[in-house]
Amino acid sequence: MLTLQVMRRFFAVFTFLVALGCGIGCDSASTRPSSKSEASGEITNYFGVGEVRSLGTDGKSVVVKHEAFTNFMEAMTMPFPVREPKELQGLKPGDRITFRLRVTATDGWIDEIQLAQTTNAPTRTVTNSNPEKASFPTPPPEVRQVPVVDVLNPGDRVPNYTLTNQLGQSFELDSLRGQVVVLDFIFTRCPFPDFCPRLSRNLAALQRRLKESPPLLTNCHLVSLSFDPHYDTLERLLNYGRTYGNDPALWSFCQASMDSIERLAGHFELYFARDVEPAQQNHNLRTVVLDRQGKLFKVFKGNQWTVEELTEAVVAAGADHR
Ligand SMILES: [Cu+2]
Repeated sequence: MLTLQVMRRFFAVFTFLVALGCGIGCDSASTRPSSKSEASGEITNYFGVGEVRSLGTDGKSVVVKHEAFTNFMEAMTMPFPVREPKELQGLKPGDRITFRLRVTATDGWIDEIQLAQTTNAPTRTVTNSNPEKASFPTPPPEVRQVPVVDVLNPGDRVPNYTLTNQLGQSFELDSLRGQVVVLDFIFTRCPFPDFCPRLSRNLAALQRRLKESPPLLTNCHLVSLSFDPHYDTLERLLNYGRTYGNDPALWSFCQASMDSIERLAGHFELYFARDVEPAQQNHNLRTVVLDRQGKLFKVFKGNQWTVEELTEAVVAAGADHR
């Protein structure tokens, strides 16, 4: 519910951006890594309105149930990073805020957070006190829940699934036994640089490290599984992989049946909306390391982990000769 004042401000900002020669959502190039905009540090700004749902325990992120960003993102609940922790001072769940979303080719964050004019509408309170759950958006009703599968813990064997790589070759996850497997879940149309594109950049960095370290190289395989299989054709996966400099011998961009994707994702509590336009996609992030016996070694949640940490996990999982 926008108050009149907020509406006026929205249009004032809109007019301002148009005056700058940049309509809201003008930079569609920001949805893909672009060396040009990275080099020039181009920032696209979006004006946001929403409700604080929870504050990150790290003091550097806030989960906001936000209204739509025209031509960029549908209304959804998601975590946003902030660069200055003081931006979040005094905020509490239920607060209505306005903010600026800043997006570059490789990054996204919010600033200029201000309390919005309060309306008479009752505010919802966040009752979820589980810190892990609170740091990720609650699935909206339109999200199809994944089939009921066992959530796996480190040491659990990961069931076998059939995947097809970007070259059209189908293979069993079990066929990668003997190698450490790094598995993440992405969709090529992901509009937010901090989500799928960040994971892909991190895996690209891992791939570079593997190539510098031959013993690791022969014992590790990277798998990026699309959860948008009807859009992410083999050709699109191939092209997406090339954007990140992937070597198909080391890093597979995969399709699978929707049932397999949902089950495999469910083992690690990854959720996503099925067959939706990118702006409606609301997903969380999981990057998973399997040891050489096909057992779960480690799950990296969210996007705050580093390539160092991932590399360490790969080395540790590969050193394990149980
Ligand atoms: Cu994404």
